[in-house]
Amino acid sequence: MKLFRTTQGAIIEDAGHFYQLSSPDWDALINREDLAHFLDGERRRSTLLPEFSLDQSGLLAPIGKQEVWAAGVTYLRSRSARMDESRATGGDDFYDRVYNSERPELFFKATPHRVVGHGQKVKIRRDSDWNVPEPELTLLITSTNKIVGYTVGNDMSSREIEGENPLYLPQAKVYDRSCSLGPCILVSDEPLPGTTEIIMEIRRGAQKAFSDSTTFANMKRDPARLVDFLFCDNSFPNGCFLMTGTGIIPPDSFTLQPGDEIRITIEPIGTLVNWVG
Ligand code: DO4
Ligand code: MG
Repeated sequence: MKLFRTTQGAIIEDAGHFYQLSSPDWDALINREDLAHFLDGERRRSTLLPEFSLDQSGLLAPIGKQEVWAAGVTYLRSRSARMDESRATGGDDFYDRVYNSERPELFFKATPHRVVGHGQKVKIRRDSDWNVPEPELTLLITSTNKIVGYTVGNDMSSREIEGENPLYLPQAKVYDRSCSLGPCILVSDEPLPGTTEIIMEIRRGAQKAFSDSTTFANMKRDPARLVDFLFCDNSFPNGCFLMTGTGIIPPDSFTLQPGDEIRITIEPIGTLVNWVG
């Protein structure tokens, strides 16, 4: 079942039908441990929307008061790209070590006001000439440490700043509109299978500037273990989102330009579309 946040409130999509939820408090709703079960009951009680267009619904990013965190270097492709970009400055060894360590790389990514949703503009930093999107399967976790849903995430990153010195990571990663989440939350108590495909396409005008795909099976870490590390002596009163790292990085010659369209698809969640602006 999919859960959308819109200017008209929360909407459930089930088997192609849309239902309006009465629940007015988004933060209380998505922090429910029994979210899947609760929505199942709500769907039966809610009114079917006879006509509903997501494009005209005032779709919002599916975030309220939650923090967004991110895991890094969880795919081999991320390890090798970071090693390449930081070799000249001597930072490459850190990425190799974190890829092989028991403790994962976890970093703070965004407060809600830095997050945009489907159809909105993401930003590239004005002090960086080498910028990429990172398509990441993103977990929704309750305050009680339970994964209750999944969304599509874009961890916008400056490779120039990150490559200059690993200590610059927060500046490479955290800035206004540096994170996109959406278009909805796939609510499920079941882990997503390893065959889940993550596809990214970048369009520049009428041309395809880049495309690639990977599967969740290529991720080295167990999502539940990432959550255990994140919640170690760390509380999230409204729950949180955790991006699970990128397995797709464009070639070093590629950098985003204003106007580029970034399309990230993870079925069965959907496609998250953003423009650079
Ligand atoms: O350590 C740098 C960032 C890693 C990251 O964002 C990723 O692997 O997705
Ligand atoms: Mg990332």
